[in-house]
Amino acid sequence: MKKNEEIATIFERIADILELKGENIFKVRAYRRASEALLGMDEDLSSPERMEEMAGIEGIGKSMAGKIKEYLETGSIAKYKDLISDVPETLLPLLKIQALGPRTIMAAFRELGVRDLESIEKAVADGRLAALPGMGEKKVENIRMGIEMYKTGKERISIGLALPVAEEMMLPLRAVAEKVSLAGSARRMRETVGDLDILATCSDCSRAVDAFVSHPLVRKVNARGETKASVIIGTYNLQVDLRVVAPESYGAALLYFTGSTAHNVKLRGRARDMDLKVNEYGVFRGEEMVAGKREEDVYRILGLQWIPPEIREDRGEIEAALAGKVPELVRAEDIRGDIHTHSNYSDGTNDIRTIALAARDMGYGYVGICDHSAASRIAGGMDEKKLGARNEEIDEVNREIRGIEVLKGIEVDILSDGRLDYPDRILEKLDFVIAAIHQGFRKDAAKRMKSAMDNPLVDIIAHPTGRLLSGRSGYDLDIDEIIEYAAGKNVSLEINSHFDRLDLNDLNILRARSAGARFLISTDLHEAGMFANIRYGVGMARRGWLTRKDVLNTYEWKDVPLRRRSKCCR
Ligand code: DGT
Ligand code: CA
Ligand code: CA
Repeated sequence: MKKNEEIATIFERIADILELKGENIFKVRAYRRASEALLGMDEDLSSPERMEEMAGIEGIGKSMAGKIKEYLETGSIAKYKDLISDVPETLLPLLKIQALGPRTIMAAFRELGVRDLESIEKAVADGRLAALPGMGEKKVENIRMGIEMYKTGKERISIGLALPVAEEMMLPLRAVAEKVSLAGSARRMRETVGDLDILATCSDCSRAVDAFVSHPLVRKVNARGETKASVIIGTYNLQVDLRVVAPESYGAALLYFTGSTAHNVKLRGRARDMDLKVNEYGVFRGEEMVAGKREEDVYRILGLQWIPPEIREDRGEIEAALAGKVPELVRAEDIRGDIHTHSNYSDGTNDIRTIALAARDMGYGYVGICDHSAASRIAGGMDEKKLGARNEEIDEVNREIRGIEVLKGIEVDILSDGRLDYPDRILEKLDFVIAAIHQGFRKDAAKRMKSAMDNPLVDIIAHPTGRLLSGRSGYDLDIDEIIEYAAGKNVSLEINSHFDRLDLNDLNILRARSAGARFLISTDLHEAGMFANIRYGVGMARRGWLTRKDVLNTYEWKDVPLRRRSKCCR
């Protein structure tokens, strides 16, 4: 987690506790505002020296800046430690439940020993809450409904967070089941998932279910049968569903539980037209089962090519499969290099050598170091002198290390007037230029982005919408207008793999693809260990029906169709 997010979380908790304690509402708001300001900042607060600039940021005053500094220097905030010592942390999420105010929560805590969601549910169910002074049946009924809504309205989480957890949940199953697979939206690589779905074959089904529900991450078992189970795990409070099926039904079940529902409905319609019936057990002609063991078999009997999970959204894939025209989607193995990475010359953790070696371990032929320009001060943006030193170090690393080419790039800020943060004379000397807006999201964003693209030295636009899955809505612009402009100028658009960005996302990629745009898939990593995150960007690209040739970094570096190398559109 970025420091900003860590501190924002603590501020949010301080606000919650102050609210529980009935403290001055202005004090509560000050913490919430500071928390939002931190989350709205694009740059990582990596060191205490940058603190001087903090107090000037809207929403963060002197006292909040002091607490941020304290956290950066000591790793904790004394005020928080103090507060949390007499209110359990597990009580704080209860504030999000409708009809359950801070006063009731504190009364339930002090009088009934309520400490978390589970114990408040119990106190509601057995009438203890209703017996508290000032409560009554009606009020408690509202609270009960509020709890239900809170439980079902759980937020969706990024595929970038969910997938590693899914893999962890599948581990013990692999020891007892012949085949284990992810299903549902996570297999389709949707940008967010509501819950995780896992499918396994079984000969001894109860063993598989046992292995699943006794996974160390499981916090609560919601349902458990002979061939299925549903649990809540401690990580992100995620629900994970397991289904176990006989091997001869595995393909049909995988197809069914992968979805999407819209895709399934359309398939079943097609089956009906052919006098077949498709369900999670197989494909049937009358009583006879004619397919089911493998997904391919199910599609084949319906006269269709196999369809990759990422495009099973009823967006034309069934028609394409019928015509034998399912595109060969770009694969993670096709990626030849990653050119949006941050070293310790700006806000990354590692030196250039370490990044180069990690890229080589990925099997890449090249890696681009793409630090921030000077205007991103909080992200340690480089002045000209520092950029020069960095470029020299890249030359040095290239002389030393074989088997990987290190490239000189920049993530140059698009300033508030649309100019770039460096003059052409500097940009010309680099191998590639990625431009991005990091400040002033609401100020002429479209105009500024277009004016940046008017400079022929700009090859790529980073995270083109600026949205964050955690809540920030992004730049104030019409993305279609930017897509058109980029396609016309041969500027590529980034598919940023960071779990909170996934920007562009699948729908935007589909539109950009129709407009004839080209794409860069990158990690935007700040730690050398993060190269493998490229899979989330690849997932987005596949959901956007992209093939290898649409993606810049599937080419060897010398062949990458960079804008500055193209003859047209300058
Ligand atoms: P999510 O969890 O909201 O991110 O989305 P999914 O797609 O994973 O949905 P989920 O977990 O409710 O169900 C997993 C798959 O099971 C879903 O993609 C398709 C299949 N499925 C679930 N309910 C139905 C249904 O009522 N009809 C059909 N045809 N398929 C269903
Ligand atoms: Ca699901
Ligand atoms: Ca599910």
